Amino acid sequence: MYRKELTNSTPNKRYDIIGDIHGHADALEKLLEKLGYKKYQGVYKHVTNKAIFLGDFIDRGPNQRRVLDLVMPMVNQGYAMSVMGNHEFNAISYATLDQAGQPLRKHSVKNNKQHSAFLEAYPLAEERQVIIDWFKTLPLYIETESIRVVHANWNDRAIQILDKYLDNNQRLKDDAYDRASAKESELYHAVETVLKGPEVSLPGGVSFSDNDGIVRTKARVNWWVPNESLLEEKLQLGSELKNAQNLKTMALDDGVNYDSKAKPLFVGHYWLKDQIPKPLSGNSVCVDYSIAKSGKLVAYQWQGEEVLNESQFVW
Ligand SMILES: [Mn+2]
Repeated sequence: MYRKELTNSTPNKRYDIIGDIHGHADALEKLLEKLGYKKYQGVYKHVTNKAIFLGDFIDRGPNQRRVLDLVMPMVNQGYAMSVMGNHEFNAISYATLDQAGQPLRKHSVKNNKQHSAFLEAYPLAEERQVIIDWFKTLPLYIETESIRVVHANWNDRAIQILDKYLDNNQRLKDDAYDRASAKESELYHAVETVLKGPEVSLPGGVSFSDNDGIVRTKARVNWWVPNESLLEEKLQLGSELKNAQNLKTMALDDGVNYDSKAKPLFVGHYWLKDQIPKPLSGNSVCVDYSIAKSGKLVAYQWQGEEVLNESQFVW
């Protein structure tokens, strides 16, 4: 559906690309109105523009049901598109049983806590299932003639693997969720890479403590930073770095770099904190500015430009 629609679209189609909402319905309504969307028969619509959501509608925030009541009809009626976020993927896995009857995502104390506001927003199992089924209709990525949209990271290799398990609308096939939760599978790693961003193993002896004091031997990669930049800029290393001198031996492969000549790419996910939003690079933008951690809900108004531009942000 998405591909077809986009192929037929006019070259000057304008997209309003909206970051992770996490249950903040008031901020969403304010932003849509600022972007010129008008509520008509209960659904926000725009005469010339189409909204693209980055996923992560749920968890954390106060109005998850209201967010979905706003977003779902926009998508279902063609006024918006959306990719899947890691929180929707987790919600599906939490609600789906494997062949042995166990949930694909464990109902552990930590997972229950992270998901509790969603479960409270939809106390009835039947109602919850309707939402889960809708989450399953979200594509893992959107690629048009001119732009790419994915929740956290575009990686050619991961996308190639995903394609084996996706239908023609880039939706994960029903029977692939099982494998997508199996940590040894290629699909699991591809989903992690695309929905949560790439990580690399650090060289022997190198480790650091994260915010929770947990010792890490893998680091998140700022894929938008060129590989030839300093490793301190390329990797998210946290405090108390041990044996930093061993990092000098580390080589990064092309998979953790977004080609500066590739199509403009839009992501969410990264909880950015800057006061004034700006592109990650000339051809990549993150629109997640931490609405659920006292930040703001941000959109990028794309009007056909190949070089992404600070002045196109709205919040
Ligand atoms: Mn996310």
